[in-house]
Order: sequence, then C-alpha cells, then structure tokens
Amino acid sequence: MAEKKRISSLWQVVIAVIFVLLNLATVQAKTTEYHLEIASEPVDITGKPATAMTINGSIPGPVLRFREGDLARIHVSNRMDVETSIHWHGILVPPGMDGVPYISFPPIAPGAAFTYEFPIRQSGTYWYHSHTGLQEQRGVYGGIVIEPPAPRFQADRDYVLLLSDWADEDPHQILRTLKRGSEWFAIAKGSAQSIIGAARLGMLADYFKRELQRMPAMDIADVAYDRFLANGRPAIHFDAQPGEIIRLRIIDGSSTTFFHLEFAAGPMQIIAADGIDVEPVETERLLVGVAETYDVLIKVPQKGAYEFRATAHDGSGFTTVWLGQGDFHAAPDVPKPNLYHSMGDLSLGTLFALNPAAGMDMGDEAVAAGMFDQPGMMAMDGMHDMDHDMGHDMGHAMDQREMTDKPAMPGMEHGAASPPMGHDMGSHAAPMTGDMGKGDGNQPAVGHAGHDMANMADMPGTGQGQQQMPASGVERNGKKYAADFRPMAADVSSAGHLAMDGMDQSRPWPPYDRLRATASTAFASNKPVREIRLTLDGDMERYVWFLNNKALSEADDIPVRQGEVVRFIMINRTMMHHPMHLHGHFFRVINGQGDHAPLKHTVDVAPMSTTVIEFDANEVGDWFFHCHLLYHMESGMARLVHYDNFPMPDAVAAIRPQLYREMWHFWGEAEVASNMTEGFLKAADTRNTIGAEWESGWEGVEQNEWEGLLFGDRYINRFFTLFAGLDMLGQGSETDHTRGVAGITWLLPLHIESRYWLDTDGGGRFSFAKEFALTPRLALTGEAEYDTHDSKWEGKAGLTCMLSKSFSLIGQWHSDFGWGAGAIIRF
Ligand SMILES: [Cu+2]
Repeated sequence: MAEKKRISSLWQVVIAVIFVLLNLATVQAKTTEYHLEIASEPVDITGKPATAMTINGSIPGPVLRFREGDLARIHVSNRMDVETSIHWHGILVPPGMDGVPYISFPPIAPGAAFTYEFPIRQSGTYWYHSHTGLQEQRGVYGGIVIEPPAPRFQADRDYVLLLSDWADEDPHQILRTLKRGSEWFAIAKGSAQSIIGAARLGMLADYFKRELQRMPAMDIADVAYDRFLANGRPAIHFDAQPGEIIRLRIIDGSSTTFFHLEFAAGPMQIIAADGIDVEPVETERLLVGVAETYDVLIKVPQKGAYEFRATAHDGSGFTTVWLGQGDFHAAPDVPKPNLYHSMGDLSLGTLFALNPAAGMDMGDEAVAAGMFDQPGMMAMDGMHDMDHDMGHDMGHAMDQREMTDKPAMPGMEHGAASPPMGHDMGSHAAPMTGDMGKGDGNQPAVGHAGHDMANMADMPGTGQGQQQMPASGVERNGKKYAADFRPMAADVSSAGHLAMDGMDQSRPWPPYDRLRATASTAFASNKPVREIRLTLDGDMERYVWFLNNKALSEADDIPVRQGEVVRFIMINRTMMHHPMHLHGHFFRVINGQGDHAPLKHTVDVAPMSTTVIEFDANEVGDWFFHCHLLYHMESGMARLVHYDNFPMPDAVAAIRPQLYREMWHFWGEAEVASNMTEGFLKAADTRNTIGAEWESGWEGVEQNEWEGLLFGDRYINRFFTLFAGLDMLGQGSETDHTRGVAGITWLLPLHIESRYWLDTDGGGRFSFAKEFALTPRLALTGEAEYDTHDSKWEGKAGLTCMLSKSFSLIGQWHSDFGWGAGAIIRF
C-alpha cells in the first residue's frame, strides 16, 4: 500500500517536471513573425529618377532580428507584376524554405504571398535577398541578426552595416551590355586598357605580351555603378561615444562588388565570419567578398569623427560610415589596382603549382581536357619567366622540400609541352607546399611555408622588405591542399598609386588563412569522402560563365549522399574573383588551420587559384551552389546539389525545367558613313547565335554593291566558333546571287579575329580584323579579307572614338568604297 502511494507520488513529480519542461520549451521556442512586402517603386538615389524594388518601402529592407531557438515565421507579399522570391542567405532551413525558385519552391506570383517558417538553429549576422532574376540589383535585400543564448563578446553598440551597389540603369540592360562584349563599363569606370595607358606606366611589353597570348584584359569588376551604398545611402553616420567599442555587422549585399574595408582610427578585430565566431584577429584593411558577412569590433577614439570606409574593389568609388563627433578624419585611399600587370604569367604558375599540391589527378579528363581550352595553357613563356624571376630563392626552397611520391602532374606528361611544365610545376609548388608535408596529419602547416616565402621579398620589383605572404595549405587524409595563393612577384609601379591585387597589404585578398574556428570543425575520420573537382571558367567577351566548362543549362546536377563528407576542389581559371556560395550548409574552408578550419557559407575563389572546401552532407534536399556575382550566376556559373535520397516535391518537379531554361539576348550595331554602311543584328543564348550582317557601299569602284549574310553559329570556346549561313550578293535592289557558306571563326594571337569559310560555289574566303586601343576610347581598326572568287584582297582601316555606350564616331578608308566618315550606333 505504502509502496503504491510512493509510486503514484513519483508519477506526480514526473508529470510535474514534464509539464514544467514543456512550458519552458514553449516559452523559449518563441515565434518571431515578420511581414515583408516587395513592391516596385520610383526612387532617387543619384539625383535622377530610377525604378527600384523595395521591401516595406525601403532599400535595404528591415533588419530581421531573431534569437537562436526561435521559430521564424515570415510572410512575404509580392506587390509587383513580376514573380519574386526571398532566400535566407546562410540560414540553415528545410529545403522547402530556402526560397530559390524551381529548386525550393514555385516563385511567388504577382499579387501572391508565401509564408516561410523555420526553426532558428544558429546565431550571427546573415542577410536575405531575392533569388529571382536580377532583382537583387534593384534593391531586394536586407540584414538578419540572430542573438545567441549567451553572447561571446560585449560591445557598447551594435550596428548592421549592409553594403551594396547601385545603378540607375535597368539590370537587364546591364546584362545585355555585358553580353554584347561592350567595353563601355570599363571605359566608364576608368579601367579600360590601352596602348597609351600601358606606355604611361612603362608596361607596353606586358600589354603586348598579354595580347600575344590572347589573354583577356584584366578587370576587377564587370559593371560600372552609379553609387555604392551603406544601409541604402552613399554616406551615413552611426552614433558613438568616445572610447566605446562598436560591433559592426558587415554584410556585403552587393550584386557584384567586393569592398576593401578600413577604419580611419585604427585596426578592426574580426570576431565572426559568415555569422560564425572565429578566434579574434586584427586587420587594418579587409576585403569582403560579395555575399559574405564579417562581424568586427572597432574602438571609437577620444575625440573626432572617424570614417569607416568601404572602397569598391575596382577602385571606382566608395561608401562611408562616420563614427563619433568632432573633426572629420577620413580613412586612407586604397591604391588603385594595376590592371596591366601580366598576371596571367604569374597565375599560370599558380595554377600549375597548386594542382599537384592539391594532390589532384590532372589526368582527369574533365579537368585536363578543359585546360587546353584555356588561355593559361597557351602562355607557356610566362612560366619560364616566372621561374627566372624567382631566381635562387625558389631553388633553395625546393631543396628543403620533402618531395612527394606523386609526379607533379601525371596527366600532363603526354602533352607536347610537358617537359617544361613538369619541371616548372615542381619548383613552383615547392615554396608553397614544401614544409607542409612535414606536418603530421591535420596540424596547421602554414608557418614554415611562410618563412620560405619571406625569401621572396628580395625578388626583382618587390622593393619591400617584409611581405606577408602566407601560403596556406594543409594535409588531410594523406592529401595535401593549398587552399589559397598569392602571386609571388610584386610590382610597385612607377605611378606609385597603383598596386597589384592581392600582392601586399595595400590591396589584400580575403583574410581566410588567418580565420580560425573557435573549436574543432573536423569531421569524423571514418566518413566516406566524395571529391568533386570544379573548374571555374568564363569568357568576358561573350559573357558566359561556367563550372567545368558548362553552364547550368547544359549540366547535370552534382550528386551527393547523406552521411558522406563532400569536398569541392574549385580551380579558378579566370582573371576574376568568384564568391562561391552553397545553400543550406556551412563548409570548412581548407586554409592551413587544420582542425580549426573556419566554417563559411560563401568563399571567394581568387583569380587563377584553387580553393578547397568540404561539408558534412547532413541536410537532405536540393540546394543551389553558385557564384554570387549576380551576372555570373545568371550567365551559367551555378549547379544544383542533389541528395540522392531526396524526393523532389511534386510542385517543384513540375517546374524544375525552368531552372535550366536558356535566356536569349538581342543586340545590334549599325555603322553609317559617307562612303558605306555595314552592321549586324544578333540574338544569342549561352552557345548559339543567330544573326544577320550586311555591307554596302555607295562610293568608289564597287558603287551600290552589297552583301548580306544570314548565319547561325555555335560557340565552342573563346577561341573557336563554328558557323553556317546564307551569303547574298547584289547590286541596288537586285539580288544577283545566293550561296551557302560554312566555316569557323578563330581568335589568333594578338587578339586578331579571323574567319574562314567555304561556299557552295566551290570557293572560299578568309578575313582578319584587329582593333588597337590607343586610348580607352580611341581605337585604330583594321580589316582584311580575301575571296577566291574575286582573287583579290579587300581592306578597311579607320579610327573610332567611343563617345557613349551606344554611339561612336568613325573616320575610315575602304579599298572598294574609298574615304568616309560617320558614326556607329549600337542598340
Ligand atoms: Cu563569378
């Protein structure tokens, strides 16, 4: 009896405890609710009226604040006449809540609404943005702050600083300008290269060497912007009292702009990257990539107002936050990038040096075959020069190196060029990875390598004693990775205000090698590892961007399996930075910090370098993986990561093909001069163009003769295009003759465009065209053409002056139609 009573009172206690716990749980799992309305509205950001897409009437949208453990419920209403979506960048959500149209859910239709609901499983600084078309460029973005249960750092004030880029122009026009290969944005922001520009810097040799090697002219960014914005404004002020510690939650919500960050009153301390705490690290100047976030602490001086400046990576402008009161103290200018440096030479060494370091089997067809398409492969001379420049220091470093068993680049030995490559690669790899082999297991191995690098400071052209050149690398599972690399030769140009990107602390690359997680991020060693190699490729001229030489529309999904570790080896073969973002996961950035590799959701893969990331495949779903430069993503640099045990929801299955649809872009050009006219119309998707071109003269020996061509072409790579078409010849209103033609276009050294065709009359034609940029706007043009039917050469030479995006003036001489002057109109 007594026993029974004891049991029942025990039950009462248990029930009471469960009741209390349940209550506590409901108290803590608070639902935090937001209403967001997306609308199209007129704005005035630059003094000229423009149309923006706003969230709750503003750019950026409101900061959404949560506590870890909350349930987030966010109602998004679409007040526009186009579809939309919101993606929660860096937030771990169920796949259906990720907000990517055709992957997670159907887009939010005009006039419709969607309610997102997900538990908040993390804390830190994040952001949200539209994942539909180019809407992000129009203003559809905002910050997210999630408070942890117990904050790790105390600050007197806490501010969100959301950086972005703004153009009055319709982003679809921006994309069209990029697609047509226009030089206009480079001219508008002063980064276009020219012969006189190179001569003024004493870099003519570099200029022509690059041209000879058919390397594209380097540029840091694709688009010319009207403004850079801090929380939606060109300049803002944050309240701060003397001596206070301020936490800035910096979000790069730009469509394409990286920013150099600097505080006029001293260094900043990075305390979190992509929302997650890292061991505090100090830095003077910090490069934040598109879609990344950093939390930094800064200290307000005793008196004065100090500038926290975010300078666009390409040097085309900046946005400012003032902190404190009193006399204004501006942050120092960031030196402009020296774009003439033939980085290709250096980077070529980089590319090869890294591959063996990464333990890659370069015999892999996908990689190796693609590599021969690339400009880098053509630039063999550069490697020898680099070797030469490096001199004895490299050799010295090599002696100390523990050689690996693997041949430097097994797959390459078959190529004609293999002997020099193999040799050079070995020596280039040495200083970067040499000592790393001596580390055991996952030990950070960066220190010694850094020491070897210090020897490089004596290199010709460096002129600086202490160069910080952290070579990052790590050994894991018996394989070596070099995750980041900075070119090894510095150029302090005569101009003084120019610096080479990533070379020194004046234009640093992202600080990844110094980011260290606060606890081990290593995965269980018994997990299976899936390694996926992804080359990052692109063609600035056609403006197509690829992974493994394929656009999203052409490619298969990346398959992963729950429970495995997935490793992406990303090999950037372009001259641009690509901030790669994986949805639904955090990944380790292999950076030389061993077990303490930091966790991120977005990582910059620097020009011509290799970055390795790995993630625990534990978020079953379909997830987007893409370059976060908006126009790169839209032009193909994206993939779907698919878990093999994830069943696609029916609503998504029905619309998934739209994810892979091709966009067609249309443009044309008409040259009208006193002696002749010529021009073209084109419509193009990723690899196909259909178009028409014409030429007709009204002066000279072939008066009133005309020729028209209807064609379709197929883009193979930036050097080759196949085409077929109909060639029509006539005089006045008469068509004399029509014939079929087929051939290739081929980009020759010096960037000479050549075309070869055979026609159905049994003849053929070949032509060459070249444009010499004397200044950014003024070009000398030349064309020559030989036709077997006439057995004669026809030629044209002239000067063009680009006055605006759509208008140029020309003066020219044509062998058939004589002298003339006129204009080129682009539409
Ligand atoms: Cu990109």
